[in-house]
Amino acid sequence: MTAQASSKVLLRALRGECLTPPPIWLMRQAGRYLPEYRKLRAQAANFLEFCYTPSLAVEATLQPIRRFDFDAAIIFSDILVIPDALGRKVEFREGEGPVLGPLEESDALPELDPAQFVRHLAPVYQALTATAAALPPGKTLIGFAGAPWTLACYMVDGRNRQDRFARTRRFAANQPQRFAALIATLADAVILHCRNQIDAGAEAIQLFDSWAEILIDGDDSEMLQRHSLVPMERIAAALRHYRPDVPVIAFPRGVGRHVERYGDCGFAGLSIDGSIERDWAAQTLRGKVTIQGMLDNAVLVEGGDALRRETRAILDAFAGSAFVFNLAHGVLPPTPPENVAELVELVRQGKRP
Ligand code: 1CP
Repeated sequence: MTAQASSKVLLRALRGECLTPPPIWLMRQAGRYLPEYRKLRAQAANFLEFCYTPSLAVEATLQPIRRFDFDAAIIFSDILVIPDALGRKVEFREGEGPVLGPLEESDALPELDPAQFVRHLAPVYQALTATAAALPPGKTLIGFAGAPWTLACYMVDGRNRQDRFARTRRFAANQPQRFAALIATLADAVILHCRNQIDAGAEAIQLFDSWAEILIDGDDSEMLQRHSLVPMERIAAALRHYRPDVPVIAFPRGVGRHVERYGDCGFAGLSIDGSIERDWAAQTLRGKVTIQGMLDNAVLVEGGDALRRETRAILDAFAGSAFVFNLAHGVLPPTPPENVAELVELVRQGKRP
């Protein structure tokens, strides 16, 4: 660990330090709510080309840092570059979101060819290296990947039809062994992608299990254990073995109190959302893992008194915890940028020790 890296506030918080004010960055801090992003986005023919053009990806990554002085930059990319690099058809349609060629139960499972995979994702690694060189001192560069379950949801269903990825759940129920093999291949791909991001300059990694919640069936969390917790624990262990100084943050969205089990899986940080009560989280997770979260993204759109009240309540609830200020889920496109600027100011009103 270099002296410079150890003084970065995000890395300090992820090593368990309780900082006042806490570091702040936001999921989806780059994106359509920023006019400068919309202008940049117009330079690429489609979203994947945008992600795979290092000069554009670097600029999109740096825009929110320049405007808001966040403590961390997250590399501009998408979780769906993994299915793309595994040879699945991936398209981002304007106004529709991602659409993939669906993986049918009778199809051959994708295989990971490491050399080909890494060659395909080389522009992401180039963007990380160039961003690391351009980032102001004190700012941490975060790499990321989708967790295997969430990637499988998009790969099997092809798109988010708002039916809780019914085809993926059916595949897992009908063909448990083949589905387990798919999850295992995706975990290998995630490990490889994260290792390469670390080699290229990522100083922390976040794993997005955005659809973990649909693995919970009433009180039954066996599927959550099998398809989210176990593979994520394996990824965390592999990355810890590879680079013990690079913290990994898990974001198992919507899992409520089951989040406690992710606190024992070797993650440095846990990103939590509105399915979890603030005070319960502070009491249960304090001392075990750094908590990240958990402002409602709709409150950031609303701004005003609601934003001030909620921000204060979150800062108070986690005042005695190792904590990173973030949202419960990504910045929404209608968010006024001035509300984001006000949020950063509200969080920073305290003094650093
Ligand atoms: O041009 C555009 O504005 C397209 C919107 C967009 C953006 C800005 C997409 C399409 N992806 C991204 C970038 C992105 N995606 C980042 C990096 C930027 C940043 O955080 O600042 C990250 C971390 C992601 C991660 C991502 N992509 C997730 C996990 C986080 C989450 O929101 O739960 C998921 C589920 C995706 C898939 C995806 N990509 C894009 C969309 C609209 C979606 C969601 C589709 C759906 O509703 O299911």
